[in-house]
This record gives sequence, structure tokens and C-alpha cells, in this order.
Amino acid sequence: MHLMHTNARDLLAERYALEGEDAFAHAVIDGLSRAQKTLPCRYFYDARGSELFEDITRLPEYYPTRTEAAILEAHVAEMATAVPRGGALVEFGSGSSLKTEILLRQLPHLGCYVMIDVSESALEDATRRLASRFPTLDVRPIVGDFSHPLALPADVAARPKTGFFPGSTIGNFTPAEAQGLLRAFRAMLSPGGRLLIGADLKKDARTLVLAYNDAAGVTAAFNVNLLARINRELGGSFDLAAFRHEAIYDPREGRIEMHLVSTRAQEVAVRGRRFRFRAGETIHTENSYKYSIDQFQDLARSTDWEPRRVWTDPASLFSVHELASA
Ligand code: AVJ
Repeated sequence: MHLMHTNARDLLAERYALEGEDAFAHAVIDGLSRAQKTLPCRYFYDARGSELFEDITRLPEYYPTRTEAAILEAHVAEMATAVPRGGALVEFGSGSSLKTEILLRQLPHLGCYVMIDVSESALEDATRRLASRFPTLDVRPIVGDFSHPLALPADVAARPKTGFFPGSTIGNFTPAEAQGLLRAFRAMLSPGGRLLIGADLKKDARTLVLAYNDAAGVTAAFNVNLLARINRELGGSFDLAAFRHEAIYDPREGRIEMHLVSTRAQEVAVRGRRFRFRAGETIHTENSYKYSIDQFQDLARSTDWEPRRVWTDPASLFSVHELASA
């Protein structure tokens, strides 16, 4: 924490309660107790999981990250007009903030850049890097979970605000949850708020499935790492070799589902509780919803956001939407 300004430090943990190990234990026990076992995908991102995700973003099959970056590069001058002079850019789940640099280079008159992330170490790294690359930028790291209500510091709240939510992270939420999230963002960014948000587009099932089932097995390692994390942090007894990765596309739901398939009948203990698996039984670990442009705009309208411009790549793989507070 010594790397941050004292005033930045003051914004941290005290005011934004973080969930700890107990919440993780509770979520795991709850998820494994269901008829269809589930685990929340937000727990993928421990240190190893974040590394594996970075590797995923460089896979030939995983088109979303590079495609979205290309869309940002191609249209950044237009996108920058969604951020008023002296405004605040507020990123939800900023991680490494690498993509944001494309936008920041185009915003010399930005009031401040607020990054919200659960990972204090990711915020520290990003703060340090941005301080050297954008020496005059006012960077405000906030440790917090963007999916919980969060009050912005008063001087930030007083500025016109543009939210930034790239990466199709919105796709990890069910449409009902996504509505809740979009409403919460609108409340935080109002009055007159804007939102730049990335959403993966519907496309042929083969391309989708390959993106989540790469030949090198990185996505499989990313999925199985969740079990390793449970073993390490919660004293779980998962035999990592007895679960295999599966990714399927459900065209009715319009989503990729990731599962971990138990390759044999077995019993696993977590925090003193025992969970039985049949051979072939799965743990559902992630949804990744895909939206046509119309579907996403309808979702936005249903939460009182007004769809404005939308940018895509030439192959229509990915979309970046501009929404305005209606
Ligand atoms: C981080 C939500 C964009 O759904 O594509 C990548 C995570 N999971 N491969 C996605 C992920 C498996 C991802 N997002």
C-alpha cells in the first residue's frame, strides 16, 4: 500500500467492505449442495487464475480480447467523445487496466480515472504503471466489488461520469442479474451518465465452443484451478485428475456454459462437509452470455439506459456499446 498516495489510501478498504474467506466457503458449500452443483465464476481469479486468464486472452481460439482491443483502437476518437472534458472515467473490475490505456491516451482533459477492483495487488500494479505512463492523470484506485453497491468519493461523484465495462464481463451474469448491474451502474453514474460496455456477439456455435475449449488446454487449466483454490484455501480434498473441463453452447439460452465433469463416482470433502459425485456429474462453473446488438440494446432499454452508438469489428465477433442515462 505504500505505493499509493495517502489520499488514495483513504478511499480504500474501510468504506468498501470486501468479502473474505467465509464468503468463499459459504458460496462453495452452498453451490455444491445443489442438485445441479455450481461454483461462482468470480472465484476463478486468484493469482494463478488471473495468470491463466491472461494466457487465455492470447490464445488463437479466444477472439474476444484482441477483437475488443482492435475495436477500441479503431474507434477510440469517437468513443472519447462519450467522456466530457473534466469528467470521471469509472472502470468496473479494472484488473490490469491495459485496455483502458487505449482510451486514456485519447483523453488528455480527463478529470480523473477511477478503477474499481477486488484485487488490491492488481490496483497497485496498475496505479504504478499509469503514474509513469500518464504522469498528470489523477488515478483513484478503489478496492471493492463492483457487483455490490458502492458510493463514489464526493469529488468524483460531482463530476460528469462515464462508466467503462469492457471484456464482456456482463456476459458472466444472467440477464436478470445483468439488469440489476446495469441499474446499479446507472445509479452510480447519474445524472447524465454514460456507459461504454463490451458485449460478445452471437455467432456460430463452433467458433464459440472453440474459444472456451482451446487446443492447448489453458481454459481447462483455468477451470480446474478453481478446485485447486478450494483445496488450498478451504482445505478441500478434490482430486484434480478426476475432473475434466467441458464447454458447451446452449443456443436457447444464448450462452456458453463451462462445467467440470466428475470422471468417476467419488466423494469430496470441503470444510468438513462431504459431497458425493456420480460418474459424469458436473459442476457448472461459468456462464458466458452472447448478445446480438438488438438483444443487448433491449436489455439496456429495460434498465433505463438509452442505446447510442455501437462499434463492431469487420467480422462482427464483438460489440462495444455506448449507453446514455435516459
Ligand atoms: C472474463 C467474462 C470475458 O466469459 O469469455 C474466458 C472469462 N472464461 N474463458 C468470458 C472466460 C473462460 C470471460 N470473461
